[in-house]
Amino acid sequence: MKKFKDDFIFSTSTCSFQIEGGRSLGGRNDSIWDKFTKENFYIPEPGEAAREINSIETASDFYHRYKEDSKIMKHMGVNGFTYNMDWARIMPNDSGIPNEEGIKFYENVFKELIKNGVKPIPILYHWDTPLWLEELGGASDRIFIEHFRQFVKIVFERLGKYTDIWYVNDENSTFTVSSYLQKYSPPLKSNKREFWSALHNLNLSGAICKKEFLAAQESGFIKRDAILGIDHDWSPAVPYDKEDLDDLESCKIFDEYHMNMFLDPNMLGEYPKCFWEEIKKDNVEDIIQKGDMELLKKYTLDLIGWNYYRPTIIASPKRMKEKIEWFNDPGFFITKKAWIVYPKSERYTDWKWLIKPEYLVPGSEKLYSRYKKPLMIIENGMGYFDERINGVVNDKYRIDFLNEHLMQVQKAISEGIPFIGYSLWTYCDIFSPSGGYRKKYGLVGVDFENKTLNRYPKSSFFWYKNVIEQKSTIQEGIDYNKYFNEAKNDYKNSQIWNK
Ligand code: BGP
Repeated sequence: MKKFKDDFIFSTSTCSFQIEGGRSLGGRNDSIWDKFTKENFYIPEPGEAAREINSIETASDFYHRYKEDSKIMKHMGVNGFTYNMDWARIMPNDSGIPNEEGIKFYENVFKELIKNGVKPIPILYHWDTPLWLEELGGASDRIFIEHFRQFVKIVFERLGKYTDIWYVNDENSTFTVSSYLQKYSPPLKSNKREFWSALHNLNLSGAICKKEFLAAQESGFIKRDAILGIDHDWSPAVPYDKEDLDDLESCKIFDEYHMNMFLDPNMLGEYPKCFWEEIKKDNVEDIIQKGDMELLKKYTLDLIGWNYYRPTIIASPKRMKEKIEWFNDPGFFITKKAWIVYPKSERYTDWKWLIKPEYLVPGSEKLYSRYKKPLMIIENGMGYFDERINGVVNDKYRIDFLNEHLMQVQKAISEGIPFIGYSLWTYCDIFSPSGGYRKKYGLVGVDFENKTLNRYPKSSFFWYKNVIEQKSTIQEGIDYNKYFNEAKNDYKNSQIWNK
């Protein structure tokens, strides 16, 4: 397999409410995730692979440690850092006037990253609506769009010069389904009208963001060749039985909803048939106002960020009487047309996330053939219970997971799919919406247990460092001991790890 090109972006991704902390500092005000974690605090039994809802007041304290973290990223060898900026830190109220301390913080972060050879790759919205905006109606109210426009206009004017790759929204699907249908994430709603409104408003925000992006380029705030994308978490449908026509039909339906419905509006400027059918059935056609579709059509986005953790095994509803699911999942809201199942024969993580790297290539082929736009993996990672030995973690399972998935990206590129980068989830251990601080994704450990928040390396840190140096994944025979020994020696001898 061909090596990655020199300009390929090797990055890690993370998100402000999960890593940053400093939630009451620097002129910031609360968001819906501050309110949610304070009001729903819950710590499961030790070792239980369950949802832990914990404080994000400090999280991994990136707010105070971004300089140290930028040096560690340089040591890792990455040339990108995909980072969602905190809207409530920059716009702490509805005045439309930015918080200068918030702007200054992100300017300092961007400068520090660049100083260490790391390109900032900002994502402008990652589920974390400012509380003042939620009180005005939040994402399911059209007022969201104008406030988002004010926010992105200021960000582009004040910070646009620091980078040329931007993303607008992270996972419109997970956010709208879990927050407006499943009452799982804030604002904890279950209302079809609010779900469809929030989704349409986020799509319109993507178009408005592109309009402001182009204006900022005109005014010289952003480089002419800069690009703006959307980040989507489509988990490609895999048939329970690839010979069964009903299972295959259900896969087609699932992908029309989970890929087309969430990407067509910002990539093609239109909705697929299933969207129009659903809003008619739910009697919410009035959410589409005059001029909306023209706006989507005029301001489409330049690239697709893809969060690929796993595919989704789909069965036809005719099988519902069969006992094939391992555990029942409320699944996507189209269970009557496509049923998500978890066969025991498959590989899963502790949190029952399917492990199936081989669907990354066919999935990327589908994305590219429909949208003909460059792709970048924005999230791919393995959440696990890590165990610290000699001060570090020997995470062979994470090396296997990441190497297998990055190898699929390398394979897709050799087959002509234009991946411009791979950003793995995640740089260091952070707060996980489904696992709190116990579900570890980081290549860098964070000492939550002793409350020092000190950073330490895992074997996977040195796997990624090696891949970046070699410009290739390990094709066969991973020398786990090599990476474990590097982690132990580096932790002992290098000054970048605070003990
Ligand atoms: C994605 C989110 C990320 C991250 C990731 C892992 O959907 O964009 O914020 O959390 O999922 O999910 P979790 O931490 O719940 O395992």
